Amino acid sequence: MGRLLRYSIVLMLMISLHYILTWTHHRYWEATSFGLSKFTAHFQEEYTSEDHIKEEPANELANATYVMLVRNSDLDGAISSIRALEDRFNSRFGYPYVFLNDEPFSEEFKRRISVLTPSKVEFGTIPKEHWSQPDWIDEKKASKARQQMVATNVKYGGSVAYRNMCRFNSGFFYRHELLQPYKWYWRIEPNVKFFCDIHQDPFKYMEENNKTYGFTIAVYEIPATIPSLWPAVREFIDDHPEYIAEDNAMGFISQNNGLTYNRCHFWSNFEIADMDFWRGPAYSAFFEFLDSTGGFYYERWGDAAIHSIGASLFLKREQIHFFEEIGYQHDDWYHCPRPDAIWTKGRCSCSQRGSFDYNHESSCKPHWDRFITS
Ligand SMILES: Nc1nc2c(ncn2[C@@H]2O[C@H](COP(=O)(O)OP(=O)(O)O)[C@@H](O)[C@H]2O)c(=O)[nH]1
Ligand SMILES: [Mg+2]
Repeated sequence: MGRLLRYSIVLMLMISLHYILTWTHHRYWEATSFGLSKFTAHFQEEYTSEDHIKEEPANELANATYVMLVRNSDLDGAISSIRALEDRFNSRFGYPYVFLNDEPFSEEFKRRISVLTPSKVEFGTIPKEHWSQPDWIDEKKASKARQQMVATNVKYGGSVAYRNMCRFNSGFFYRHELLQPYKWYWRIEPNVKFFCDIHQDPFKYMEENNKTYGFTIAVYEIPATIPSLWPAVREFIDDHPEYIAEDNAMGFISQNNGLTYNRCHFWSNFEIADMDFWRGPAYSAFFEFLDSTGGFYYERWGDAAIHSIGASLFLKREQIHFFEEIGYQHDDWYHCPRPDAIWTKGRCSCSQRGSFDYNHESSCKPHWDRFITS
């Protein structure tokens, strides 16, 4: 009992001393308050700073939606992409989402996606005729081509589903009934990352600056997937000179004014673009012609090259926009904003040094820069 009483008296003395020092010695207070109040004050100051006030979205949204093509089995990857997009941009803007699938979405998929955002979310199934190898394709020839690609280790070389996907993205997604009400779309995929706060509404930027197609990463296409694509493109150009835009971006995709394709394309897993361009007469005729050659199945034409060639031929070069401020990763490659001011304002979580743009032999960004400043 005596010992307990002594401990209590010592403890009370120490507590009293602490309070006396806190009131009388500022430095003591600073050292013992764990900087917590300072941190809170700093946080509040930051949070109400002018920058944040400026971030508030304009009242009016563009006629736009996100679109993600995804399987039920990619639910976790889809959640991760949506979460990042909501955190970095959409929770302040509220654009809707359209999810598309060649099979019906499961209840579990719909429930776990819908809970992530207060925005409107819709789930659509793709009509079979938009997602299947056409009857007139010579299956013998197509399967021989697939086997050959498997033998030479071409990525997705043996997959018919991948070819259906590329054809769907090239010429059908913007015809889906859930996308009919919209003009603008932002394509997202499962498992992509967004590294920076996006302060300015990219859709409004496109609208107000007369842009049609926006990208973040540009790469070279795998040659084995497109042997006959450029000859087909040249045939189309010869037959339809009326569709070729003045001051187009041919210089981005060809170094010799269209004689050969340099294989540069915008990486279409990210796109912010105007669906009315794909729906318009030039691109529609272009897609119909390319599709009629069977190249999606006899070879393995990708939607990235098809979109990029279409945009480069039928748009003026100023209608194509590079989104520097959107830090973005798909698979192993990422774009991180290069200018320090943009990187800092976006509170980007990516390393500028590791950005793909100027650090990789597969990047077409240096070529884009040369072209756009020429
Ligand atoms: N529903 C569905 N989506 C697919 C299928 N294959 C690919 N996708 C989607 O199409 C996009 C591109 O596919 P991905 O496998 O990422 O191809 P990569 O980016 O070229 O390597 C992604 O959004 C995928 O979720 C499929 O068979 N069914
Ligand atoms: Mg992908």
